[in-house]
Amino acid sequence: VSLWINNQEVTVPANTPNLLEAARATGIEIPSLCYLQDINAAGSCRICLVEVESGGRRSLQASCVYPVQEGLKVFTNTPRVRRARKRMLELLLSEHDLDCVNCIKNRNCELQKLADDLGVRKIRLTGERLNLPIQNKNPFIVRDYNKCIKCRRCEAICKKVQGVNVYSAQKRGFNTVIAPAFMHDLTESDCIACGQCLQYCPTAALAEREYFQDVWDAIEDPQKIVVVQTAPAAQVSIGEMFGMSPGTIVTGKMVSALRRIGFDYVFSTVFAADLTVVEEANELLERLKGNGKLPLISSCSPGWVRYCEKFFPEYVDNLSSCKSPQEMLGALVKTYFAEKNHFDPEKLVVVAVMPCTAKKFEAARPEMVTRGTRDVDYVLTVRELGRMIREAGIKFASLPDNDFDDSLGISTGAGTIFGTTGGVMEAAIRTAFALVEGSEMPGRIDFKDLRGMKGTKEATVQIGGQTLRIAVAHGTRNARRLMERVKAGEKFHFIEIMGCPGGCVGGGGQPISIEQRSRKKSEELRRQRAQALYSIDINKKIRLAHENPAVKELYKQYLDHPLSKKAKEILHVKYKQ
Ligand code: HC1
Repeated sequence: VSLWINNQEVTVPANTPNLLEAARATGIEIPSLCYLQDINAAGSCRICLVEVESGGRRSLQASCVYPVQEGLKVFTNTPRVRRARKRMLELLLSEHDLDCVNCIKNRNCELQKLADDLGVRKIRLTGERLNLPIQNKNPFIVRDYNKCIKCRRCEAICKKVQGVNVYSAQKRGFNTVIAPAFMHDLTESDCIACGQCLQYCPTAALAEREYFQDVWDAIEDPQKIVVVQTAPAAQVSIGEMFGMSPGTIVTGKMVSALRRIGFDYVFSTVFAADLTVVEEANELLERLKGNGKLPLISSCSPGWVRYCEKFFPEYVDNLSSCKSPQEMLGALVKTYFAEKNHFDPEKLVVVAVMPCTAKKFEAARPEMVTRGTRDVDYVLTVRELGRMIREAGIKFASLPDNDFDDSLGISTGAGTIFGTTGGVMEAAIRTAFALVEGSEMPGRIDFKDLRGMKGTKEATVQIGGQTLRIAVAHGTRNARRLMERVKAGEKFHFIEIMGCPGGCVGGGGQPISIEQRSRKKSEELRRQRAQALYSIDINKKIRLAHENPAVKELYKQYLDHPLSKKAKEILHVKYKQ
């Protein structure tokens, strides 16, 4: 389709969905707030106004909902357009809490950036304010209606990408809020705590519940021994908080930063991911013998576990009984590590750095307690750790590399790839095959058919004379499609599901980038982080979880063997819903 933008003839593909995309495709930026490529085109914020000429007259139109037409004349940068956009923005700002300096989104807020981009120096309008109480009862997400600009991106993501559908417009007119039904807290809704909504919220109307001050307090307390663990996906994304490109591997710098912050021990969740592989591979082999339900479904993603409990409760017994690596590591710190070092478990504080908001929910679950002590005390998102590093005045980019502490910090390539979709399955199959056949699968340590960002991936593997049908899904909308097939009678032996698109590399606790308003760009971001995990894996000396020497030592010294009585007590869980 050929059309004229700012008196220049441009040609765009006929399936270009709207004028905004046509302009962007030809290098002309149109500001927007409510628009999300392929996900939300509501035309509600009116920031993307342009002038469109028709019948010799020009009118202002929202470009995100205006179709591309042959010969159309569009103007994106006239005095009228600039005035109108500024006025629309001032209207939004007139009812907004303007507490930017102490806002969690300070310097990363699309509304703030837009005010700067559009040269808003004064807000000429004074509007009524909602003055609603902040909802912060749950341990994972804080909802501040006073910062909501009603762009409805949260609603679109929750419904169209995650298939959960928690948010909708409540009340009417000025009092409209985008909220769970009856404006209930998220815990009283179908929310699965995945945090995808806050990844896409342009302001701080949705943000993680922060715990970093509690962590500082614990570090300062001389009575406490504070142990931190970091998720596999954190090492390939935290650099983004300091201007590095997505997928920059900063494992050593991250460990250095954690030591400078003052943690007493720095462990790796990847160690526990290796341990999870060993327990879960053995669990699979047991279930294949008829001891337990098939398909075995992975349970390390707490967003997925919650989704399963809410939408497919009849499959809760199919979930692996393995605790997630986060919880396994916490439980081991307070048992094995405490006993070995003669530490009182009550004095140990376990902090987990996760790319995930649902991990905050998981850590607070009543089931996640071992011998009367909570496995994990505080979960910080990758963003919160980034803020702590800044607060401590640490120059992240120039930090030297440092290693995790021994034993609970030793890991293999298998646990590393847990952080991306397909990784749990790939790691578990590597081990399950080796356990049955006595050696790794010939010529097949990399399972390319389980990799990549396709919503559902399937494969078959031969183990011990059996052909196993396996499947991987990520993002709960894809999970639903796969589970509907299972419900309809399709036979699978083993399924991996991660709640977030891309797995943990796309988690709700990851650094937020304004680039994400484009679906393609957010996919690319996840792909870059995933690629970095695969490159860590390929460069590791050991790539099979059961060959992790620290895991072997743990069984020898403490747990005896996989699925032993002690392993079941410390590393496994039964969900009570
Ligand atoms: Fe994940 Fe996991 S991979 S769930 O995505 O199993 O959050 O990274 O830490 O527990 O290991 C998250 C990541 C993480 C757990 C592991």
